[in-house]
Amino acid sequence: MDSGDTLTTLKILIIGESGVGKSSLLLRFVDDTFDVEQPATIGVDFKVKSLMTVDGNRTKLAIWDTAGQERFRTLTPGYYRNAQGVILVYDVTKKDTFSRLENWLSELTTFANRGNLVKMLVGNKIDSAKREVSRDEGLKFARKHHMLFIEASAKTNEGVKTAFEELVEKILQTPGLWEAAGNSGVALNDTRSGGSDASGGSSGCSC
Ligand SMILES: Nc1nc2c(ncn2[C@@H]2O[C@H](COP(=O)(O)OP(=O)(O)OP(=O)(O)O)[C@@H](O)[C@H]2O)c(=O)[nH]1
Ligand SMILES: [Mg+2]
Repeated sequence: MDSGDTLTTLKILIIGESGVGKSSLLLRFVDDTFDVEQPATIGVDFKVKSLMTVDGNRTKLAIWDTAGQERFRTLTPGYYRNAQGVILVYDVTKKDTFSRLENWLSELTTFANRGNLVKMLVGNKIDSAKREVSRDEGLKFARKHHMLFIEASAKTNEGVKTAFEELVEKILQTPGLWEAAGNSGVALNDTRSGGSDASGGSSGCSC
């Protein structure tokens, strides 16, 4: 394959409590911007970004950002369908956003249709002095739930690119979670009901 060919399109979700900085992380990663008055997300936002993987292939990321506020959340099952990766965010300056992580994980278990999707835990806002959750607590939670882990700041850009890159590398290393070029991967408005990973022709499925 020529270097720079798009290998696949991956669907990545960002979830977590309202105000933890999900949209800010997305905007920092995709547009390299930060807004101190970032408005709360209503419904679902969506952005696409191309990423060069370590082996020189191009991967297109379809990144979905949902509202943390219950009253602004819509179409939850469709949001989770066919996701290959999820970024679960908490705010290191607000303990309650960390305590609510279990609820987000159980929502994920209920709605995600790929059991082997890759999870990245992000402790955001480490630029702030008033920390309530230590790095160790974050790390422990991530280990317990088999997640990747990083602390980050959408404000200063620390850890942001690494969070997305490590998630993508892990997805690409997971057999059956994505398919190589020749198809376009997950369509951006994918409404298929079944996962493509477990269907015939795909190798590596252990189900
Ligand atoms: N200091 C600091 N503030 C941040 C950081 N990331 C986000 N914020 C601020 O936190 C507030 C909430 O950020 P959002 O990105 O809107 O949070 P969200 O998780 O998308 O919230 P919902 O859309 O309501 O779910 C905004 O005022 C941001 O400017 C960060 O890394 N450091
Ligand atoms: Mg938002």
